[in-house]
Amino acid sequence: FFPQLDGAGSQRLIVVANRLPVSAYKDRSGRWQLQVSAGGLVSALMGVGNFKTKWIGWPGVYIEAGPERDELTAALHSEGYSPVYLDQKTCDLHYNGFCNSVLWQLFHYVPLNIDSKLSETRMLQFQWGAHQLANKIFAEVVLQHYQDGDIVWVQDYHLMLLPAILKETKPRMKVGFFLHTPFPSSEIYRTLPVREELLRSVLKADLIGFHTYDYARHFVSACTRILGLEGTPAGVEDNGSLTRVAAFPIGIDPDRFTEALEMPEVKANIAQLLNRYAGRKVMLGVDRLDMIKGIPQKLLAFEKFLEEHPEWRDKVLLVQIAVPSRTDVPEYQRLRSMVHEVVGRINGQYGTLTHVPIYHLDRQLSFNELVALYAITDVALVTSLRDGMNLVSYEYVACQRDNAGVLILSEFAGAAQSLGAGAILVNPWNINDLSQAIEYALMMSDAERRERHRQNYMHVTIHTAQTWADTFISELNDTHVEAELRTRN
Ligand code: ADQ
Repeated sequence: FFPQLDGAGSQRLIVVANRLPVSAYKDRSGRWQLQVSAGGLVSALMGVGNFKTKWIGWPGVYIEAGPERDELTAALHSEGYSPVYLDQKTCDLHYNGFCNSVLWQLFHYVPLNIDSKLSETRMLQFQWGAHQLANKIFAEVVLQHYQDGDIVWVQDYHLMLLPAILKETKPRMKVGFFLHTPFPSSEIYRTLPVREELLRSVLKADLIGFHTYDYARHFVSACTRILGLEGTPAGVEDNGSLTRVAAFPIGIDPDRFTEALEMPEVKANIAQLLNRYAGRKVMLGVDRLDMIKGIPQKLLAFEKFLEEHPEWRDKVLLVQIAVPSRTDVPEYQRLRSMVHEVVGRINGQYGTLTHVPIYHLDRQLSFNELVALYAITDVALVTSLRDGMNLVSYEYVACQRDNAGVLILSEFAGAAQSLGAGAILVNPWNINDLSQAIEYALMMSDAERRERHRQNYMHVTIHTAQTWADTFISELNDTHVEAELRTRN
């Protein structure tokens, strides 16, 4: 699936992420199979090709040491992946607990749970302990594979403790850290009980990257206000030693999408969808089922639009793909029920015997199905309440090369800073505003549509995943050389 360590390329790159980009499962004959998982990080790193890359991460299964696990390890190694095995309890407390119920929420501006019963405070301590342990186990696997000169690129909020552990053992290791979520205002971040430990560890990396300048600025202010360090335009300074902090906006591999548009299977899919939806405008939402994606807000705005515009009721439909994620976390289970309820209500109210206003799918689509859907869509709706970047908006723009569809984009997605010129920017909390944006998008003149799309398409094709990784890694190499020179002097 991905370029491997012994493939083409020059420099060895170790990408460490909480999850491997594949999930392992057993087929009927009892053999291990690997399936690529949906998600922004995976999509972006699929577009990176210039390095000899090894991935290190959890393979998505709990499995005791023994012959079965050895088989899985061999299957993963043959594809360039090195698994980190965690037991179920540690993984649950670390991943579902500390990462997804605490950090993910807080980084997207959802405050810590105010229902602070004693039991929950204790739970946070258990989660933190498991989180520390999980990061230690990750570090052990990295150290097993590390060779002098390798670049180690640590991904995302699950592994913020990793830079400190790695540098403690190998002070000269080249370590980069990239955060895929927003980094919130320091006023939000400082509520975290373990705020100092995480900052101090991330600061051990040579280079820290964020999607936008705002996130980088928030991080630097957190370091100055919480740790009392000095923020400079280049980063954070601690006793004369500088950690570089900068913005590296991520992108996609646009060719992967434009080339797919030419494939016979995708063309057949497109023809079939166009036929099925003939005479109607198609709007589309593609999201992981997550509260940050603003799916209920999107549905409520569509409901309002249908209520206020009876003339559109049988002329427009919304396809909402919401692939379930983190299904073990109760908040995600509640969100799923809420989305089902609202979809049911709208379809009951505005559907007819021949037309359903919302097609809602709860599952992952294949790449070819997704590309075909992007291609036939007239208006894409990205209504995130907060989002590090949001690659769905990029993918949609790439697939609209010929049709120049309209993108409605939340101002709270990092992508608003790069696609703001061409998209209609909205505040997803304002259902009225969002409903009016839908009307504006559906009625937009051809000339305006094409001009808006031209600007976005240019951005998506120039700022790719490859340029993102190249820029980050070249800056990491430079930063590391400067640091080495400073140490020698
Ligand atoms: P995500 O929160 O996963 O990523 P996003 O950037 O939109 O969000 O990426 C989602 C990816 O999953 C896209 O590549 C999309 O094609 C794929 N996907 C979603 N639903 C799918 C479905 N039903 N079937 C198939 N594929 C589907 C995190 C951050 C983002 C940040 C990325 C990258 O939350 O803000 O942009 O990392 O840094």
